[in-house]
Amino acid sequence: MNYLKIVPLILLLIGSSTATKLIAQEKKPNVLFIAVDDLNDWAGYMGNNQTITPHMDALASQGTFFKSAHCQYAVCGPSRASVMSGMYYHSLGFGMEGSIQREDEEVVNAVKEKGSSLIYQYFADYGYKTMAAGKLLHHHVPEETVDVSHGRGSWDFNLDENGKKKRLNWFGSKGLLDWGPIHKPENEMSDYKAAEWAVDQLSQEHNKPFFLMTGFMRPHTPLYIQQKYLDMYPLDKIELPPYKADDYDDIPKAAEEVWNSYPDVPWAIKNNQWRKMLQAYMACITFTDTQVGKILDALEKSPYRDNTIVVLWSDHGFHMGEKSRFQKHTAWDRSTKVPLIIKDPRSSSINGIAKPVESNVQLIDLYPTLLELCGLPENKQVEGQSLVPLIKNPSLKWEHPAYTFRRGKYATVKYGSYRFTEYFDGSQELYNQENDPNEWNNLVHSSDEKYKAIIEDMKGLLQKPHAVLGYEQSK
Ligand SMILES: [Ca+2]
Ligand SMILES: [Ca+2]
Repeated sequence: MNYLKIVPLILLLIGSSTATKLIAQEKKPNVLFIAVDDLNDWAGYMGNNQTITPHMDALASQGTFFKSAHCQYAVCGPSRASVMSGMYYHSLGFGMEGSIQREDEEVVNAVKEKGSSLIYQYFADYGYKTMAAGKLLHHHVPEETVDVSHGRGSWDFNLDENGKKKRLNWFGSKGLLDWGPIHKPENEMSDYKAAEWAVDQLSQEHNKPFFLMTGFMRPHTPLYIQQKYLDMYPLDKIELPPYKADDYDDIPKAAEEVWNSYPDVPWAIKNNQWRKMLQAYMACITFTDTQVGKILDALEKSPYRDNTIVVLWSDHGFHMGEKSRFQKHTAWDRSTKVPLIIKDPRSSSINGIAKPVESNVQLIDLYPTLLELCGLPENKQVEGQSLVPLIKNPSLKWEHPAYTFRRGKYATVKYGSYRFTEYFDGSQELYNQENDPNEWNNLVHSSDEKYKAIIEDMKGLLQKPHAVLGYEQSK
């Protein structure tokens, strides 16, 4: 029988719009993969009532958003290596020597040596076209590993008349931290150009399903942004985040010393800078949200709107004065918690109504989740769990712990409402976020016997197969 002749007849019989849908269903969905650098959980949809993020809020309302998603390493490079490989950083086989911020090629090769490949390479193996702009791994991705690359772009600085970086408010360290207006047009910002490039890709015809990645660099420091975004946050209206002056009285010295070369809250208060720092951070978030919005609008207007899964994630959280820090790196929720949104436009067949997921999930879960949503075969090397059951049923009981590790510093685990951390010297912290969301009351010092059992259980989680090497390397 000649099937080729029958197909047009069937299409005629069932009508053209249904026929298009049938064909579309057979096609693999595209993936729009958006990474935002150093974005904590301050978006409006996460419950923050100050930060202006209409586009991320809209995306969250159309998909599933995770209220307790955690990074596996609270600094850019290792967290990104982990997300893109679907493996814990300690599982990638790097020795203990040298910097933790590996070159992109080293990550690609390490994953290859483990018999696996980064998420976009896996999709490429199954017929996807891969496209990349901006910060994805610690730098970008090696250009030869994607079909089309826009490159990374650069941090946008203020420059003096000699072309040297000009600092405005913070002179205390060599890091990138500083804040205030940038004297550069918005369309010259790296993130603006990355968004425009992604918009352009979405306006083109692709003969294969695509995996389009865009990595935004704001709100990573330096927190320089156009005045118009700063003006959206009048200083006198800015609410300060929770802060407890004697919070450190019950924490180990090792916790204080994880990484503390940036200013603390007493400095910010004394120098009248706290609100200005908050203003700059939130303004950078709104700038990035605007870039995200351009891509989402382009997708909406494109032929790909009904067949493109959108994910938005950040590599780790960020303290903006909570626990007296302006940084990431720490073992506390402010550093580990990230925004994570997954929108599947075919969701009427999956869940129907967008709901938040309250369970603890890990960023390494993204890799197996996308494979399942796109109908690609399972990758056996991946260490996360597919979140599809939670997307289908956001209130499903989810018993998996969320881990974050840091070599030579700490291993921490979130399970239920508890966070337990053990530092390199054996000192510990235990918080119950159900009644202590700010992690102020270290229960390790409680005389209540029940916490001793919880500490033993939590320590047991750090010794589970995928976690134990990270636990050992934290010493
Ligand atoms: Ca980062
Ligand atoms: Ca405390």
